[in-house]
Amino acid sequence: AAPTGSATRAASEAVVATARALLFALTGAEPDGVWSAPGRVNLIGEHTDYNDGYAMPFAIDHRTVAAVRRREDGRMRVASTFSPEPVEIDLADLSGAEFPRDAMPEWAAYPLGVAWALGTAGREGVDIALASDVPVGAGLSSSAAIEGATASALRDLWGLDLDATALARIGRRAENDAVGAPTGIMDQLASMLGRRDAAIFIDCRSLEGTPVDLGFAAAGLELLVIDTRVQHAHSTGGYGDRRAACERGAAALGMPALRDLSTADLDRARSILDDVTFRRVRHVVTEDQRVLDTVHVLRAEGPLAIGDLLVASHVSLRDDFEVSCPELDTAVDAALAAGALGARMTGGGFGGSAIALVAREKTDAVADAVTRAFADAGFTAPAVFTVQPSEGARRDA
Ligand code: GAF
Repeated sequence: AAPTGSATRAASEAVVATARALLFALTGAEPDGVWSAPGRVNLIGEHTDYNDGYAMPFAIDHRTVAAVRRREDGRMRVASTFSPEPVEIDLADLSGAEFPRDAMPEWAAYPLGVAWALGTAGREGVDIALASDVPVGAGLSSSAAIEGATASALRDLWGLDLDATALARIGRRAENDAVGAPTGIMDQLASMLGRRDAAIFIDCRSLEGTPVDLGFAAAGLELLVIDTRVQHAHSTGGYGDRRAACERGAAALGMPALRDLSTADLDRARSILDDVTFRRVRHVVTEDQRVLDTVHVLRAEGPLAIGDLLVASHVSLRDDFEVSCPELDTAVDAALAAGALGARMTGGGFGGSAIALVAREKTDAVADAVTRAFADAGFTAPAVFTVQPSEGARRDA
């Protein structure tokens, strides 16, 4: 278990320094500005966003930093700590209806996809250097962090009148149509709208985001992330299948989206749908209700009382939505057995991370118990660390 408080802030200063140094190596000059955006943990509300439902993520104290400098030749160059080779393109080549995905490595499609989604006709060229301490492939939305930092920088440099929600939509468009991952908008909204010590209650239909105080520290709690080291990718396989099943279920029930069903509709759903589609639907409908319940419980009783909702979310994702995996289940079971108040997988699943809500004095014991359980099961050792609910995208310099 580690970094908290001041140690964490120092780490993000190190990321800023890395991005600046990378830009200097690329251009021989200092940036015109520095922007950053965080990764996220989803507290609850999983696989609900693309069903127009509710989610409740928070931004974390791991960020992607974009150091940016204008250039006068209408070209855009991106460099990053993800890859040794910068990628350069004429902005005119990003002005078509189709994003030229095949012309670049996958990581570059995130920042260049944002430029494409913003529209590049007549824009000034830029050099962007990206550095990050958001773990990649850990289910903590390193991609939304890249999108948020890039979109914020280009909005300011190009003088665009777009608010945080509009930039989140741009990020989603980059992810869906440039990278080719059929994700919802939760991650981008979390990264744009994050607040210190709060989660963002998101209505994924209206895209309205309302901060809800978490009060973890005041209640003596810490939020542990357990990165299983099982890499996931939403551009392949299971994620798209789940999304399609939800759309099939909503259509069979004559609804625009699963958001329009309540738990009272589940008997009817069971009588119409095949077993698998029914269970996918039941997950989403009950998960929406768990988000609403979590908001209510947080406001009425505080964070000590939300543990059972987190566990119920995990069980539903494991048994009905079937997006967990042995490593995530082991993380959750071991954390709960060692005294966590609640635990669940977070993010899309098929690997990535679990979270555990833990009384501060038990943090080390829970982290140790999870690490031991992974060793006993013969899994790769997990990375276990605490995160703080943090501010969303911002200009740093
Ligand atoms: C991934 C997606 F990117 C989100 O949009 C969301 O659907 C999530 O999986 C599941 O809740 O993080």
